[in-house]
Amino acid sequence: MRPLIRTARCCLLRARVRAMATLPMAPLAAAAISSAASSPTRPVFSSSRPSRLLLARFFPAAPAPAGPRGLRTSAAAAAAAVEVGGVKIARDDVVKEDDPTNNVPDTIFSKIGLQLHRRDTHPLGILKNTIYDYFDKNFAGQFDKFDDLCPLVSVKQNFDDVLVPADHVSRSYNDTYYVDSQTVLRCHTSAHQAELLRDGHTHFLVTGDVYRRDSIDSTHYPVFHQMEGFRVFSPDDWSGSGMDGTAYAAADLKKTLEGLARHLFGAVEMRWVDTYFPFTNPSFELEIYFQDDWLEVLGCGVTEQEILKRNGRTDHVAWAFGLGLERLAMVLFDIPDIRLFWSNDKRFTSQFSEGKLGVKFKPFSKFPPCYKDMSFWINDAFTENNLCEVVRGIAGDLAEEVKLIDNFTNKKGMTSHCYRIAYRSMERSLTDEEINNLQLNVREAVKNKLNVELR
Ligand code: FA5
Ligand code: MG
Repeated sequence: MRPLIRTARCCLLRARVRAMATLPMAPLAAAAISSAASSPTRPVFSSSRPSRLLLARFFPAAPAPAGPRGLRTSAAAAAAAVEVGGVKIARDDVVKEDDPTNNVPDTIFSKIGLQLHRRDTHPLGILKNTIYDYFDKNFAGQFDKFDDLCPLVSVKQNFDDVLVPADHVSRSYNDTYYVDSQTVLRCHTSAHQAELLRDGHTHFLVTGDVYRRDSIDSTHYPVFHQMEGFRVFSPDDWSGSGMDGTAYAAADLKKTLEGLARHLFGAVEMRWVDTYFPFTNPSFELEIYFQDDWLEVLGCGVTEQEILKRNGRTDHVAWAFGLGLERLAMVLFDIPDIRLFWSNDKRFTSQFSEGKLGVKFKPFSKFPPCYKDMSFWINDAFTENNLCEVVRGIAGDLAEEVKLIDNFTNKKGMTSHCYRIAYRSMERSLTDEEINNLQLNVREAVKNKLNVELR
């Protein structure tokens, strides 16, 4: 099925993207950014990453000398246009070097349209199809499925429609890729909830690539994939249950997701953790016990009444969930590093086949990582996300991890950070010369683009 909203949405957005390119930043976005800069931060939509609390500081809105605009690789390196849901997205639609409200580098543009989740022999596609099987088996024909909605969405869709407060850290230029002040690369699939509700859908699954400016390590990548689930109940559904609508939806949500976890993992130890999302109340995260640790695999909850009311479902209740496909796939297929999902190396791609969930990946790279340290005095505009984007701009996927290993402030009040960068290819051995060159270029770029003083 190919719903109309995809094409219409993308066309509209592209028209607006062009129209907005020359406008100054809208007051709302500017206010959000400046108030976010001065208010205490909350984790994006999850609660598991303390470093983001410590390190989330923000770009000046404009001009942005330390901003991402200088972090791009050459335009020639990026493909001219990509296609999503039958709609062409040109590089100029998302990478705008002269627009201070744009922070999308070519490395990110190069990922748009790849749609790993739509490849039936890719671990993410195999996982998506297995989740579809679960919903088909338990709710035959009820859930409408969307997997090529355009990742370019409005700020309204991504944030306002799901009640993300104006000062929420996720709206900052430090955390989200802005095409312009009113358009972003979606940072979660929840961006599509409101429009699908308005279009009359009451049961739906939305799978897609999502984009976040983030740190570098084996479980975080600036592009990853989520699946959103949404189910609306009418009063008839819960009236005979002896529960109120919210309790009924929460119980059904937990039952549905516990069933899904068993469908994917078999008998597995799991636990519910209370959490906060702007769009659900109550809100939960599901953790699965795997390899001696608890792993957060999804966020979910009972949808805020306001969202239902605004979108034509007064007097109804609903549940929603958003799960991270890479996180689940890493566990199910034993994939040790999130960069591998993007590999075209036959030694990776040939290990998976359609319909076969849980085939254990056999690593083909035994090469050890090579570590290089760099220290510098930071400035007020410095953020770890900006540093990571510079490193990725130079080293690409050869950068395995960027980790703060030392941090002190001297008597003059100057703060020094020392970062350890791990370089490793998943596919081949790197020479000393290659790594030394990379590190030299990274140092140069960090100095010039972040305006920090190397030590
Ligand atoms: C959200 O994005 C919410 N929109 C989820 C949701 C939907 C809650 C509907 C309630 C109702 P969060 O930021 O925690 O929440 O991300 C959801 C999942 O995405 C996480 O549990 C994790 O599995 C995955 N995830 C988050 N960040 C990354 C990342 N950088 N790399 C890979 N996976 C990630
Ligand atoms: Mg979370």
